Amino acid sequence: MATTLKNLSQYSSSNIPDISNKKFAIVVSEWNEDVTESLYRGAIETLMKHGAQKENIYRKDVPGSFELSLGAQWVAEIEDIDAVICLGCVIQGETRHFDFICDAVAHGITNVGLKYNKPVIFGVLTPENQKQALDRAGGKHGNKGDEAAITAIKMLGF
Ligand code: DLZ
Repeated sequence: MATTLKNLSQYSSSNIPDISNKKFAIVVSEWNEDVTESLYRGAIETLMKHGAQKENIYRKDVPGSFELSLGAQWVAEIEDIDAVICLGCVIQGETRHFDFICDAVAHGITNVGLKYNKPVIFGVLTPENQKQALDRAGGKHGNKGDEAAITAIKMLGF
């Protein structure tokens, strides 16, 4: 991915690039499926609202958020893919499982982006309970899937 440098007169943080020919891969965790499906719907609606073509949006499912990193790597290594969006929901439990999964997926996703030099977006909710998750998956706090899509679009214009 070639980096375009802008000088100050061209710069606006609200610039939305033309994404009509861009290809997106969305990696979706099956754990807490009702939440991740809402995140997914939010992400595709936002991509299409900003000009992405339906046929340029691909989906890859993985069993849980821990597997998002490898799923992201599988799609990021496809040359045609311009940006990857990872969607998951890890709900805090009583054990340290939560910390291990969140840590692993945050580092894993970061590394995939750096390895393939492409935007790989962290759209993973880490709520205390399912209500907090649903509030952020199309509920009263918006939809983190929309935000993840906007971040991917913005990164393609930077
Ligand atoms: C095992 C597990 C647990 C307890 N909780 C969640 C969760 O809240 N969200 C999620 O996405 N995945 C969870 N998983 C599954 C792990 O992500 C992973 O799939 C398994 O540990 C197998 O590697």
